[in-house]
Amino acid sequence: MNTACRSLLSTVGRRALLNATRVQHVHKAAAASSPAEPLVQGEPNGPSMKTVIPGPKSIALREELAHIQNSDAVFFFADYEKSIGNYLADIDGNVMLDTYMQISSIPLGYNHPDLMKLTQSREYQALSVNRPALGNMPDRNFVQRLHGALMSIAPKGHKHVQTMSCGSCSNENAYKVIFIWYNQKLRGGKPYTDEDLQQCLVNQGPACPDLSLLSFKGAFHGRTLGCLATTHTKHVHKRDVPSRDWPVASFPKYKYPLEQNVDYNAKEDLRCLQEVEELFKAYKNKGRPVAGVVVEPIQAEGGDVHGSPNFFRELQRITKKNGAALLIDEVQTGGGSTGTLWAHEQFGLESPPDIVTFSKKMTTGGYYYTDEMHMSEAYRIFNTWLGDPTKIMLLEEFVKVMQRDNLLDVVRRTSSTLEAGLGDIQHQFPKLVANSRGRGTFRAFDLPSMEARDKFVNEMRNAGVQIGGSGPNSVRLRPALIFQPRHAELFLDIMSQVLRSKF
Ligand code: PSZ
Repeated sequence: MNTACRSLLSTVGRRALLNATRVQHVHKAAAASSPAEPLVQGEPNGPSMKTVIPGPKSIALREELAHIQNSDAVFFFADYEKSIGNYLADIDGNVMLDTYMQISSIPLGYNHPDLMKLTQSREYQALSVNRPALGNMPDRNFVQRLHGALMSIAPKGHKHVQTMSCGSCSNENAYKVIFIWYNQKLRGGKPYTDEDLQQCLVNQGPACPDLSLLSFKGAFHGRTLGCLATTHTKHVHKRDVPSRDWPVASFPKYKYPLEQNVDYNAKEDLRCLQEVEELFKAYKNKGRPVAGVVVEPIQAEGGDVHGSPNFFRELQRITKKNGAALLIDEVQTGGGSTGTLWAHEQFGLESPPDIVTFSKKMTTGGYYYTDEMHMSEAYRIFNTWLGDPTKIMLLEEFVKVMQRDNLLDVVRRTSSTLEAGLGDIQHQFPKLVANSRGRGTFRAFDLPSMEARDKFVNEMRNAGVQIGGSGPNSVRLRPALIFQPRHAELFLDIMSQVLRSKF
């Protein structure tokens, strides 16, 4: 074991090194609220590191994988059988506190006992082995399961849902729903001629209308071709792939702390909203009208960039005024980590967004949609599996556990610990950490540069904390909903130690 890792193993030793004020502060917040026990039994008390990351076994396996496919993005190989709760094990015997949870998915942590039990049922096994084509032959419990899982937690005002397999697949199909809805509205019920229908088979004519979707700079909505035209985070996603001339507006970039920059930030909202209005006009004049607006409640891959509730309310108003649909992409924000099941519920929108897409923590992909977006014809939106009923079963169980264990309350309490603790760390390390921000445990902060951020993420991993980077220089936390104040304290302790000893 390397000495740097060994020195980080003792929580007691670590705490002794900490600034007393911060420790008192964090402990006070946590003592008032945190249950003494972890929510998932069998979790270790902290990380235990045997090697630097990646360890020798991971390096060897990564080289083997490289003969089959590109493995440059592989950090290490995990041992999912040994992982538990908030702790992820790797094949070199390291156990890390996971604040990132498979890119913001895995709502109940690893090997949650209630989910493991569910997989033993005959129903789960039959649906897993005999994966149904849900659009043609759903199983006998499918309708009941949709009620128990997806409809029971639908965003306010939504009573329709379509399942899909992943986030990109959900957005891609939701985009199609918007185009179909918009174009049918434009045509006012006028039927296509036989010639139109023949032409559309080769991508021509009025049945292939020239429409667009408006998205925002810094947005991420997936990497498939349609989604990619609305994704604007990194050129590595986009270079060499043909795309579309669709409008891209600025997303607000606020100054923090928010309370000290109210005027500046309000002007920022206005600037971006004016751009949206102008783009609606410009694309209409170009003959490529905007059928819909797609937006994340918090730009996640883009670096945790937040828009104000007022920005979203005004955006909805402009979208409606222009006869377009509003799609809120909750792939990363949905499922509870922002403190509410759906982040957009915190914006006080005048009416439900037309479409809300989800995946990640929701276990299954899919989208909720309003009455207006309903398809009146079979096979307009379709594919082989249309999702996976075993994932809906897991979601149903997740919903039960979330309610039983008051997990949204846990998120809110952990959020207070994190907010206070990161605020203190910002004070202690003003040259290193800035712009702490977030809703719930969906939090981020900035380091001075991409190099410093990458070093921080690596050092944290070697110190036993799995954490994510995003945007040019941000670090993001995306823990499971079972990440309690006790885990937050441990994270804050390790972070302080890493900043002190490695920078
Ligand atoms: O690099 C990548 O492909 C990544 S890393 C994280 C994501 C993708 N997030 C996926 C994502 C998202 O955050 C939002 C807001 N919308 C859509 C997607 C696409 O979801 P998947 O990856 O399931 O296709």
